[in-house]
Amino acid sequence: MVKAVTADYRYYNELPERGDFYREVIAGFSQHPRRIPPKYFYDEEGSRLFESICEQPEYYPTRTEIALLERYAGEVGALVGSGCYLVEPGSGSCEKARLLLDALRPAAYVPMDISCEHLRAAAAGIAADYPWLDVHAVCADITREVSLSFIPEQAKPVMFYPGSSIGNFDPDDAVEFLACLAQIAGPGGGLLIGVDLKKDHAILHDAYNDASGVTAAFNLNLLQRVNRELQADFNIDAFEHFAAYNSVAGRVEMHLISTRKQTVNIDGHRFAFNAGDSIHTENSYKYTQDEFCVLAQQAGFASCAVWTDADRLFSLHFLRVR
Ligand code: AVJ
Repeated sequence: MVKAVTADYRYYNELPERGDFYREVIAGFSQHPRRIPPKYFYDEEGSRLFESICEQPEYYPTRTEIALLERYAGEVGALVGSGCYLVEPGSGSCEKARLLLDALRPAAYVPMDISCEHLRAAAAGIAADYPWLDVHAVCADITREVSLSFIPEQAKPVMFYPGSSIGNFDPDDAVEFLACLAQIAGPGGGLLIGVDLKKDHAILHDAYNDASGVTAAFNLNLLQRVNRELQADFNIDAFEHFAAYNSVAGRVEMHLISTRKQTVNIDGHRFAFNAGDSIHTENSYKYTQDEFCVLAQQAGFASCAVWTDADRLFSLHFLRVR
């Protein structure tokens, strides 16, 4: 007899209406230099392009972190114990969580992402492949307050924040965000986080300037998204991708640079650009192992274990709420 397995997951949509994107673009364009927050990269097309970035030979973080997770999942499992609530803010395709589920045997997996359709497909895939697991998918902007009221009081949440996404925050904001994760995890809860390390500038440069131009397409898709969703008239051919390591600030910066003098309309607002004017689209901070431990401590965590690869490209930290 075939046993019926229901590949089901719970779904919660906590995303506000389109208003946020419009407001943040207009507000960001009134600053100098102009900026758009990097969370807006991830519409359907942007999420697809990001996954393609992760497969580029120059983009070392993904494959390095996956190797660390494969190698040390057992050690993480020994530190965490079974039955936790595994909560992943910005879960994307949920591929990395798969590397932990068998070793951790959590009671529930809680993927959270700003890209709703992408999240639903990924959550359905996890539910189908891990029938013993409770899956709660939460569509949300994780930089805003999110209520996870379905997590039981006595559950010990373990936050999972891979990919060095923490690098998108300025250090002060990173501490604040980590403190929010500590709040969700609660006393005794944990955080497993992937952090990209400082390294040779040429390696960093290439990782954000892949030869196939996928990172450029990912960056430029932001303007296409503004055109699509906010009735703007960006000429995509008149902007170019720029990414470079800023060693003073300790971060890779991505910009879109106007290649000529031009005017852009966004839903009735006019913005003038000279040749060389930039829109700052992303920071990606890099930290030494010790620098990151200091940030985590400021946010209320105590360091438990750190793993790195032999070339010291990437680090994986496990921390507990103090
Ligand atoms: C998802 C923020 C970790 O900073 O490396 C990849 C995004 N941007 N290539 C990163 C990204 C350009 C990525 N994070």
